[in-house]
Amino acid sequence: VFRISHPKPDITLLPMLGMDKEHITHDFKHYYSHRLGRDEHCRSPEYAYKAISLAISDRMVERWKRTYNLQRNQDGKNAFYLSMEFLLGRRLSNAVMNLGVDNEVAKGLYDLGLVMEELVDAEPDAGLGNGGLGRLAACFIDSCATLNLPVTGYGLRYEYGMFIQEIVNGEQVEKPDHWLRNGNVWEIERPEYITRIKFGGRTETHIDENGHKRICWVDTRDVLAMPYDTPVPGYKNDTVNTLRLWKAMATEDFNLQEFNAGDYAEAVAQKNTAENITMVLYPNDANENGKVLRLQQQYLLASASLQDVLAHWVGRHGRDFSKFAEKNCFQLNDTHPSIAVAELMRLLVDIYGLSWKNAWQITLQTMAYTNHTLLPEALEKWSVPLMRQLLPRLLDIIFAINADFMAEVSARWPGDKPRQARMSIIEEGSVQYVRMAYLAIIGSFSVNGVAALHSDLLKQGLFQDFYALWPEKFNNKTNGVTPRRWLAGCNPELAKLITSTIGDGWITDLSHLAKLKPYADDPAFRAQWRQIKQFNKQKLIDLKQQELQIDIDADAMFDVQVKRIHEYKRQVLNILHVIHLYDRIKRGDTQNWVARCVLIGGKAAPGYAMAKRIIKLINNVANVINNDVQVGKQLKLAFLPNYRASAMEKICPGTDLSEQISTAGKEASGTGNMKFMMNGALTIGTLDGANIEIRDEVGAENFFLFGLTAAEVEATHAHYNPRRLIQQDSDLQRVMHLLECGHFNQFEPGIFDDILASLKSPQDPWLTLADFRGYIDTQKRVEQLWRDPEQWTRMSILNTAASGKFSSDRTIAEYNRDIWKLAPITADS
Ligand code: HBZ
Repeated sequence: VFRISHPKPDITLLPMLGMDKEHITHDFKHYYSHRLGRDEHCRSPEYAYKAISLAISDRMVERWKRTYNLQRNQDGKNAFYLSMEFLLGRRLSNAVMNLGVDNEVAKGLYDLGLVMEELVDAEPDAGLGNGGLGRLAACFIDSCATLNLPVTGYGLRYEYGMFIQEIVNGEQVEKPDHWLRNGNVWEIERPEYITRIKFGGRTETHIDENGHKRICWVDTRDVLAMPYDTPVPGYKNDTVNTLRLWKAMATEDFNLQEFNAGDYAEAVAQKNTAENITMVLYPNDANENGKVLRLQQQYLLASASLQDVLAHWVGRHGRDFSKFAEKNCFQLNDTHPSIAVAELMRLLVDIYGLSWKNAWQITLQTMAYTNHTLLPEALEKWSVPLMRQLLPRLLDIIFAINADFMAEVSARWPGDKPRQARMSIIEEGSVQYVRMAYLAIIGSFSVNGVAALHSDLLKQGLFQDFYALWPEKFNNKTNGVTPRRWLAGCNPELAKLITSTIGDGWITDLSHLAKLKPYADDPAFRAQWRQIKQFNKQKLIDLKQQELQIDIDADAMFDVQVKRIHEYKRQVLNILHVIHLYDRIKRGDTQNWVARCVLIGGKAAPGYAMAKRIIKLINNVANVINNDVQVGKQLKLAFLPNYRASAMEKICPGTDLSEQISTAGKEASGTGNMKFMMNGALTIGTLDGANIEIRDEVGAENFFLFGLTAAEVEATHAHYNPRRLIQQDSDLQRVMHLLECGHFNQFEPGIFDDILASLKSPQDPWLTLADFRGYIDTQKRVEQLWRDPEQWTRMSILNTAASGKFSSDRTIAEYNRDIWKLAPITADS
């Protein structure tokens, strides 16, 4: 290790950089010409984006170091958010807003002949996540920084993020997303904190000099984890927290044997196998396929992050862990990082020499687990043989944890063997499996769901045995989204109107939006509100018209469903409604017609054939409808390719109707529903996830509810008869006929057979046809309201006014109050 020899070298810190237009544009020019080597002949917005980002990053880094030192001096409790995904999206616009320099920057650039929006659009999304779970992690770290909470995010620095979706002949084609190709100005490499991760090998028992048994994990194939820090700015509070992402690297002595044997090139080439670990994000949002590489990713995240925290602890306190649990908390974002339970045990027992009992107490007092799904196919299980091969020491520890736990279960329910089998971490069978959710529950002091209904269903269903054992562990934390990105940033026109009406307190306390309520009855305010929605719709048209090649009318109702494509989210139900509208137009049933533009977007997991087929169906139906002159502007349908965070920032301000139509009991929470509501969309939805709480907040009269309840869904399965539903409903009959006769796939016979078969199956888990009639009738009520623009606008205002609860600031305040119990970082402590 090389160190500067002088005890206190005179590296005096520079004064803080100027936050005014002149200083920022000066630095912008400096970076543009000196660092990037460009001049006025360069016409690519990318370099201007980079130069301004470097200038902004400098200002963030100053505050980041200061926050770190304050936090260190304060020496309070810290929390760590462990997540395989942080779907950050774009960083520049968020950074300038949170630093409070958005106007200065826009003006400065304008004076130079540059348009801020163009530079913002030059930034690639950091798409390090699949969907809701990953974006939630990004909203959470924004809220933690805004609330001055000492929370560090730990994740993986995937070389390739979520794939780019192209549509070719109506079908999804995946293109790799090499988001780091042009560099990443927002990260700082931290080689001083590299950690070593073990894989493979075997365990040996040694007796140490004191006669104690010590387990050694030997003959391992090691990999290094290199941390990259991304500063996370709070909103105008000078707090800048850390998101630390790990990149896998080969060790220097990697394959030294081959090197010694003279096969130098081969040895170096094999570095790849190590570096592959963080090469790509797995694009599955609901299914686990048991791939070794995925388990390697999970373990690398858990081990590197825990080693990092423990090394920091030992650096300050030595090997005294008596206060560790008081001062640290780990929040597990789903089961993906839950191997951390066993890894913390390993580090405390094998490396730091604590007793098993002591280590278990610490683990149980520091780990907290958040569940994001009720779908059984999404619950992670790793086969015991695979785990034995890759992580032999961790498997031993898991079996030991399970043995203790089984003793606890049999003490509580003597002789109840079926219950023991049900609750065991190990699923028995021809192959044994490790149930990661059970490991997470058993090793945590807190288990939470992400909306009230979801948390209740966890207690009654999936985790009922554990709830019976430890009711006090279970709690709810209804999701939220950051109002900085999802209202102030993405909808500046509406933000301005809100601020001029009720002040700007809403940006950090979204409950202030309730003050808008009386204005719903003010015709002048409604006119302004409507005008802004119209402006945002036009902006969306201008953006999409070219690409989609359809003629969209800003007066049409913009009816939007954007989210991952999954059968439970029922994009197919939406399509059945669109076909029904088309059928009405063709039959001339168009009295009092309401023009609609239906927009659907989302990615399908590459291995999910049915989801891919649904994308094809949407595109084929769109083709028929959009090219029918008789339909014209009365109805348009478009599939929005490559839906992602930055796309949502443009879509939600221009949306009139938000489609939240999942089968009740299947969507854990939803967060898109909250973004739309904040931006004044009305919701048509089922009693599922956070929809229930959205409706509670805004009032039943301001929400378009339809469909079976979660309890009715469960009861219906036994006697579900979709064929009878078709017989009894002439509208549904005609829709099914159009699909079955091949009207939308004239030259591609049979391609929608699987979709149709599943709709008509008494075993259809999603009960799509059961909700058809309710959905169609409710859409009619939506149209009735649309015909009265004053009433529609009134309801739109009331929705925004009632959205205060759905700020992630509220969610994080609850996590902190009930789980983390951190003191905010203060400048004067
Ligand atoms: O998490 C989503 C839920 O479906 C949604 O209802 C909820 O609002 C959101 C935040 O709590 N779940 C996901 O997005 N899940 C994943 O993306 C996922 C990723 C990798 C996996 C499994 C699931 O292996």
